[in-house]
Amino acid sequence: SLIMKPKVIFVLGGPGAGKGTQCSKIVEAYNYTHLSAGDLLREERGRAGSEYGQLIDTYIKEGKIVPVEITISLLRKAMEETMTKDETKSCFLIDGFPRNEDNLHGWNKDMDGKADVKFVLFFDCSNEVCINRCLERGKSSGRTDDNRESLQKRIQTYLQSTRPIIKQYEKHGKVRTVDASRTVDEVFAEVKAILDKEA
Ligand code: UP5
Ligand code: MG
Repeated sequence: SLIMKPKVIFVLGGPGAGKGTQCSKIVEAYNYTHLSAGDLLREERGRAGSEYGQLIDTYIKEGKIVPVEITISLLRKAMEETMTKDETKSCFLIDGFPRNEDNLHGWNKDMDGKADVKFVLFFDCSNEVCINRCLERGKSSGRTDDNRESLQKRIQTYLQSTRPIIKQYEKHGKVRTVDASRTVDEVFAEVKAILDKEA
């Protein structure tokens, strides 16, 4: 086909580590398209006639990870739409995915050979900083999971399910770690150094 094989960077880190913030900055400076799995799920939750709205709503509030079939179909659709509109847009930041074994298996089953995962960009940050950032954002975000109760569950899920996925990629030398506890600009300087080296 004429469409290029997509190049993917998985962007991972705890809730509120700054994945979305940094992805926006990357998009301004590099030819990447940002796809946040969480944003896509929230959009699907709000779509009239979605058969998954209620399920997604419950999972997000509980900080649980949505079954991969749903997430993958949203990610695939978004990637295909982007590349159909503009053939040169074949580099993607996939933010907040894969979060557990189910996600990883689903990706490998569906996307093996169809996309090149370059590496995992890991925003490393203490739980305390993560929680405080989300609580601060919660004053105005309207997100149903930016409250203490949901945050406790999100952190738990992150430690139990997502950290092991990052560890697996680490074993294969596929993780680029950034200290995410610093200012937005300091973090982005580290991100740029990584991207410039890899490009
Ligand atoms: N902020 C950012 N950087 C800062 C810095 N350096 N210094 C000071 N403040 C900083 O940032 C969070 C807040 O911190 C903002 O107010 C920002 O201004 C400030 P943001 O960039 O939004 O952080 P991010 O890491 O993107 O936080 P987010 O809350 O989006 O992370 P989560 O991973 O928790 O949320 P996500 O949207 O990815 O997932 C939500 C839920 O969806 C999951 O819990 C799960 O239930 C579900 N989900 C799935 O089931 N499957 C998926 O594949 C993905 C999601
Ligand atoms: Mg985010």
